[in-house]
Amino acid sequence: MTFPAKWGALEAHYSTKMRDLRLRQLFAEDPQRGERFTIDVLGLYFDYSKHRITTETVGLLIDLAQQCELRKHIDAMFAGEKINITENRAVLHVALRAPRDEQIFVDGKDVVPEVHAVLDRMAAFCEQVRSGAWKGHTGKRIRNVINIGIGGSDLGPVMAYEALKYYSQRDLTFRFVSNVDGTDFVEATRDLDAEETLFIVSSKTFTTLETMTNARSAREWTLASLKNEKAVAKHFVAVSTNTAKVEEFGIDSANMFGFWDWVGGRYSMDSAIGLSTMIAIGPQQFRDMLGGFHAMDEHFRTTPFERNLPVLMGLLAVWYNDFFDAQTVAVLPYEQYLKRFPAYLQQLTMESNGKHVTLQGAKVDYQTGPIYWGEPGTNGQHSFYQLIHQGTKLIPCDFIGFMKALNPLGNHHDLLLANVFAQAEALAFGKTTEEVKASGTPDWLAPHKTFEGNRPSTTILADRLTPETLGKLIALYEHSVFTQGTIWEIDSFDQWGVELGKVLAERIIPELATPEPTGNAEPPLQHDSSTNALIQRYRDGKRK
Ligand code: G6Q
Repeated sequence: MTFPAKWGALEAHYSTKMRDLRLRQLFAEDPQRGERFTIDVLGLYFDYSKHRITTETVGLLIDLAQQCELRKHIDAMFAGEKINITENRAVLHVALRAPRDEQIFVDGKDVVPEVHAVLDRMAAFCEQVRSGAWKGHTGKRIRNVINIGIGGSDLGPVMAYEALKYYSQRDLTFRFVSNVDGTDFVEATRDLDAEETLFIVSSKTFTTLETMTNARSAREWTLASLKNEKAVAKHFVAVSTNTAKVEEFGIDSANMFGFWDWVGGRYSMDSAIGLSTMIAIGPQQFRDMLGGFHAMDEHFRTTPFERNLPVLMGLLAVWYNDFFDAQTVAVLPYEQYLKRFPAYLQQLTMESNGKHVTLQGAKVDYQTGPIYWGEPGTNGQHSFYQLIHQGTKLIPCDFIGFMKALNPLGNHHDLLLANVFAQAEALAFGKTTEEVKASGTPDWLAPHKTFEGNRPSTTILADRLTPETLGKLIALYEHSVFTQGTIWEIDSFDQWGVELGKVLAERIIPELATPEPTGNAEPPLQHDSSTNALIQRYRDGKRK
């Protein structure tokens, strides 16, 4: 692997000073380290002291960011420049949470008034549904809301609903259908009454195979009960950028909430794609969430890199990914409501930075986006943490905890937080063979009970999980992803990698529709021998 020349200083620093340096030593040499390597801002306590870094490392990482012109790239994004060069698009999710009095221009047009116009329409609609004023076709109030969408039109809404369930209106039921596997739709609707059910068809393009298939099944399911085409107007709304397709589907454009091509799918949960979130928690709390996003946007845009949370988080990801050859990052929220947060981050991080060519189209000869994964604590401790503690792979971890429980119950919360702190401590400092033996373990067993330690982690602590805090946390990761992509000189905002499979599926779909209704012979298969055999096996299996 060869690095660009500007990485040279870090490479030398890594191999001469850092590769073998131990956290035990760093903490022993600097009793203030635990305070010095923390940042307390926006209500987030960000402890990055348990990383294999020194002040010099941070300085060199920041030098790298400067050489990569990170500041210029940040300004370009906020200025609405078309930084998604392969799709020739601006990247302006930050405009979705800009206050009313801000101005952000795309092609000479201030987009903030349109953003707030849509938010206001969403709010009016949400209030109608939440209050029961919005009636279904037979006059009953809506009790069930089903979001149909996939990828960026699903993962954000699901995650936000789960994360903010505590704040949701509990007499409404929310379900999310994404998979083209019919089970997803059938299970989501089997116990619901169509008279009381509202579908939100969320699709930026309104052409996505999975979503349109589920939307058609939803219409059939609704009409099978309500037996009148007019019911569609009361039971379907759309979130899309494609008015023509929405109308073609039969949804009145009056029941459509729009957004814009400068919002990427995985960055769209603050747009009308968040309609289900807003119905769940209400317009005011949705705006609080946007306020949290905006606070982190401003922090990212204006704070010097030394104190800038997304910049530091992004640079640490680069540090382990490219120098320590760490392949993954574990995100470990100690908050049950954040159970879908790692899944959400998987799309955000991996669809953004899973790229192998630079902006100029040259193949990179260094590692780009790491694999993000995780589970809420403490469950992971009883499953995969073993590998993090004693395996052969280096896995930097993000621990996320809250000072206050949303559901206080006995001493549960103390036990939960004790585990966050203990895990980060154990990973960093481990237990030496001498310590193991000193506690009476026989020599033969001691290697098995030894913890090498020196496993890095960040701990993020906040007061309690609120809509505002959730917004800050998500924006923290969004901008960390941006920082990483800028260092790697890749386009973090396109996703060509999802295209080929879609195209090939379109070709295979008619090949599976056998037997031919007219009795014609099955179309000949012209794939590779493996794919041909799999398709043939399926055709035969279907017939039996
Ligand atoms: C996200 C991707 C992708 C997209 C889905 C759904 O950044 O573009 O996950 O969100 O493919 O697309 P539609 O919203 O157009 O249905």
